Amino acid sequence: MLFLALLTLVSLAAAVRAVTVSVSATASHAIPTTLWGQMFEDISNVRDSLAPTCPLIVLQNRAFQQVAPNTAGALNAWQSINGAALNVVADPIPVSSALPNSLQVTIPAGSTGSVGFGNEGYWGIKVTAGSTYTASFHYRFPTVSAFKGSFKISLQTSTGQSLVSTSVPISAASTAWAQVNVTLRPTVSAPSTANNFTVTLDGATASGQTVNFALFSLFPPTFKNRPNGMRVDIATTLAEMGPSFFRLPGGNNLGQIVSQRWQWNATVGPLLDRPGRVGDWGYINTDGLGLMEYLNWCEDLEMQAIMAIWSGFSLGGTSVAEADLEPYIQQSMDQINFVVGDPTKSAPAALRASLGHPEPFPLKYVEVGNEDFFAPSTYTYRWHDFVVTLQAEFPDLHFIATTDTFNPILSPNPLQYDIHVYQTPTWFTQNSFFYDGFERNATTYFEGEYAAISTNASDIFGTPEDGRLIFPTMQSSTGEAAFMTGLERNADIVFSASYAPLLNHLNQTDWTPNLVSFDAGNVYPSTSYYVQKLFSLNRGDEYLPSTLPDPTGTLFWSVVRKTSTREIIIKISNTVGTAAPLTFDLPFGTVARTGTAQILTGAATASNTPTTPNLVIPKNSTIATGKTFSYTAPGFSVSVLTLVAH
Ligand SMILES: *[C@@H]1O[C@H](CO)[C@@H](O)[C@H](O)[C@H]1NC(C)=O
Ligand SMILES: *[C@@H]1O[C@H](CO)[C@@H](O)[C@H](O)[C@H]1NC(C)=O
Ligand SMILES: *[C@@H]1O[C@H](CO)[C@@H](O)[C@H](O)[C@H]1NC(C)=O
Ligand SMILES: *[C@@H]1O[C@H](CO)[C@@H](O)[C@H](O)[C@H]1NC(C)=O
Ligand SMILES: *[C@@H]1O[C@H](CO)[C@@H](O)[C@H](O)[C@H]1NC(C)=O
Ligand SMILES: *[C@@H]1O[C@H](CO)[C@@H](O)[C@H](O)[C@H]1NC(C)=O
Ligand SMILES: CC(=O)N[C@H]1CO[C@H](CO)[C@@H](O)[C@@H]1O
Repeated sequence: MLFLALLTLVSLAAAVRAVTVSVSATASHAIPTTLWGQMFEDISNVRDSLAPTCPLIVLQNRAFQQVAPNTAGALNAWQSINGAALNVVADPIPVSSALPNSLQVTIPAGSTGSVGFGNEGYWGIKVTAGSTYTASFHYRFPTVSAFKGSFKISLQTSTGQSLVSTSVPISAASTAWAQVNVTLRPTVSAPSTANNFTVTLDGATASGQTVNFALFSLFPPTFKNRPNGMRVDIATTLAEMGPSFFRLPGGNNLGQIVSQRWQWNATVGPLLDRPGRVGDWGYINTDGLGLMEYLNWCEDLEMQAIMAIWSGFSLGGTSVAEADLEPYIQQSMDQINFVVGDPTKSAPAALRASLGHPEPFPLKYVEVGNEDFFAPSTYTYRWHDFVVTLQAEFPDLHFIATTDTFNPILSPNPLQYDIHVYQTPTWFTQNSFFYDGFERNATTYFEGEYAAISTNASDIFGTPEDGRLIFPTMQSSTGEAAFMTGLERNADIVFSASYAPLLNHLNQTDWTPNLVSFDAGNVYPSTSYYVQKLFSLNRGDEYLPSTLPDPTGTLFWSVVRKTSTREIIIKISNTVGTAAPLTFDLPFGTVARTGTAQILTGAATASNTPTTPNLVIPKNSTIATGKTFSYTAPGFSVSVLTLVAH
């Protein structure tokens, strides 16, 4: 027995020899305050699912933007109730020039009971007892009539059971537009999210009447009660990550074709003035979440905007000729002035002031296009012409290039690059030292999009069957965390980093995996979300060099100090299933005898999904610490160890 036990000890020692990590007391570089943040461009899927959700709207196709009148498709998400005839028409008297289409509703002659229409939201509408829902719409009669009646506005289950309703008298059956504003306060919660927003008339009194409707809106309470604000649960989840920057408005969202590019001025001001656009993924963006809403969101979360401008290239492949660039450069200048300009000198800045924000928003970085490595030959003149003009106008701004660093050679030489990487978990593990060899000169880097998306290197953009991940897994998340320890080690040249994409509506997924998924009722933070949160909430302001991990190994770490609290914060990623013991040597005068460990750990394939939303979440524990202490990182784990040292 003794002999056996000894043998076991010997073999254990051979298998799991502790790695010794000696930490330096002297910092090598500062950690930029903007290191961890969020990249946003769309809801990866339905940007204005965004609508239903984050922000803007609960109702889908609420303003008939960009649809073809007189088609069935124009009625997307709308249904008749009790025989009402519905059609989307090009209204001869539109509610606004930006919104030319109206929903025309005819109550058939001889109707009885409640007749009208409903909207099913974005794959459902959550109805919660005690919440106040703010609803509004515009209406007019195509022909004047003597009709007297009222609209009944309700939230009801998909089987027609009323959850809450209110009636509004029709002031006059006039051909001029009128607006209805109501609030709905349900006293019961709906059993599911399969609910509808409905507007009905009494069929007998309204028999034969035709009414045009435009720009519907339905909002539950919003984050910080912002008008047109964000869905509270999603916004809270994003806020709890403690992001310090927000990359907007994309990404590919800048535009697939020139005429449908994202234009800042089509997204600000009254909703009536926002035409919406056919977005890059084929569905219609309401632009209810516009530039001002983005900036308010940044202000609410104390994030800096990293804002992109459209730089003369559309992802579909078109580059604007150099001779024709001027209006686009002017539009980008207007966009920047909207954010930072002086209202007494610039019309876009005056517009911002008129929307309630005379002070400029903080803005340091402007990204010139997106992924222009798709058009390097035209980026040479586009980069040059945009940057030379904008830099002269805005000397304090820093411009980020989006091509590969060595191709093409740009003038003026970029001092910031945005680097994107979608790869395998193994790639991230093996590239934890990606930036270590970069030349230390004035050039700095933004890891603007990164995610481990497939376990199959030969088919990184392939089908799920070949290894594409639907949700982040502990294997993918620990790979990303290994890479992120490298970003902290290289934070002298990496100024910001953001996982992408951020959000995914589960009922309209077209890209996986995503950081946070949601549906009409719930939010599902992924394992990678918790990794981002652990790094973001446990920042230091100084990097402390330590024994380097083996670049070809499976265990990675980084050590930072938060000088204000004298905390030493150690982040460890173990990217394989075998537990890994470490011994830390800390060269400080006094080191606390205990510290805390925040640990995220689970099986390689463990994911947080709608059926297992909290399968892997960080857990806290107290650990023994000291000038020398041991810690064993569980298999597939990300650990954050915090201790005080003087
Ligand atoms: C939306 O997705 C959720 C989660 O995947 C699913 O349970 C639900 O049935 C879907 N709803 C609709 C309306 O398709
Ligand atoms: C409805 O609310 C909007 C926004 O608050 C307001 O501008 C409008 O005047 C209101 N309309 C009516 C008829 O109360
Ligand atoms: C936005 O501004 C551009 C000029 O920069 C103009 O062509 C376009 O019509 C404007 N769009 C809207 C919706 O105001
Ligand atoms: C820094 O070095 C890189 C790599 O050699 C080079 O591409 C870049 O132009 C340099 N930056 C500056 C500002 O010289
Ligand atoms: C990886 O993807 C390639 C290309 O789709 C496929 O042929 C191969 O079978 C996949 N390998 C694995 C292990 O799934
Ligand atoms: C775990 O510890 C961190 C850092 O002290 C703290 O912010 C967090 O709230 C703790 N979490 C739980 C669940 O106690
Ligand atoms: C009248 C109406 O809008 N009905 C819809 C209610 O919502 C369900 C889905 O939850 C739709 O199928 C109905 O068309």
